[in-house]
Amino acid sequence: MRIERRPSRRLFLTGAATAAGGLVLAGCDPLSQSPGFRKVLYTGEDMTMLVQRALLSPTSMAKEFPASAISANFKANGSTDPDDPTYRTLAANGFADWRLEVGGLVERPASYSLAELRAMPSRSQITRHDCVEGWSCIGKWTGVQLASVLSAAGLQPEARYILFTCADELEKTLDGSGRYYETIDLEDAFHPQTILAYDMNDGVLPIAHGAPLRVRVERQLGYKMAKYVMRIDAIEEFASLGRGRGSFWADRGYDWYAGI
Ligand SMILES: Nc1nc2c(c(=O)[nH]1)N[C@H]1C(S)=C(S)[C@@H](COP(=O)(O)O)O[C@H]1N2
Ligand SMILES: [Mo]
Repeated sequence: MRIERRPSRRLFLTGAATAAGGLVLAGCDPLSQSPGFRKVLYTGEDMTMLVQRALLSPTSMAKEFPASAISANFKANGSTDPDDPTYRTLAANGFADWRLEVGGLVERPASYSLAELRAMPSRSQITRHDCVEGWSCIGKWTGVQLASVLSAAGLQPEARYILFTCADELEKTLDGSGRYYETIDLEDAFHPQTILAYDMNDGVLPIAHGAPLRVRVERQLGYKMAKYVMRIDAIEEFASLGRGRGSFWADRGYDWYAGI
């Protein structure tokens, strides 16, 4: 059975207007490189997505916790201190010159400084972050809803996914194919809990956790929550990106849809 991965556009056009306002696999390790392992992943993926999308309504919310539940030590994972020269220069200056670029299949490409993002309406949420490696931490995230940024830009009719391009190369390669990137569909992009976070636990987002801006996609696993976001593009397909599976980790065997 094939599952249509593209959610109906109609669903979103209605959802977007209002929004403007099982199997745990061992983590990010070489096991995922074996061809057999990948085959199992891909056949399981569509079924997982089918079951979860059937059980969860598009607007179902991830659980939010009281402040007392915030983890004393939130583990940092994957890249924790990008060595990309452009990123280093921006970090050295407290990200004063950093800008989020918004482009691709949008009507009005835009560029935002951190101050401009902070001036937009914000959302805070205390949620549990589940890493595919088997650990969880609870943290408080504050940022701007992705829906606000996308609504300001205006999606073109062909847009089906949102691409996050990050500053870090998690795998060092000569051709740059090890750069971290993620894609989410429009259902998650316009979900109220999908935010571009600039604060964590009431302080400025630390570099280890993705400064100056990281995504929170609360109904999915940790690897979907791209850190060090430099640009956001609306795209029609992701087969032409990276190795064609839609994200750094999907290219290396993990599910593209990582719902929990
Ligand atoms: N740019 C980028 N984003 C990333 C990663 C990364 O290595 N680079 N790691 C992912 C993984 S596997 C997890 S679990 C979370 C870790 O977020 P944390 O460091 O805030 O715990 O970020 C995700 N986003
Ligand atoms: Mo993770």
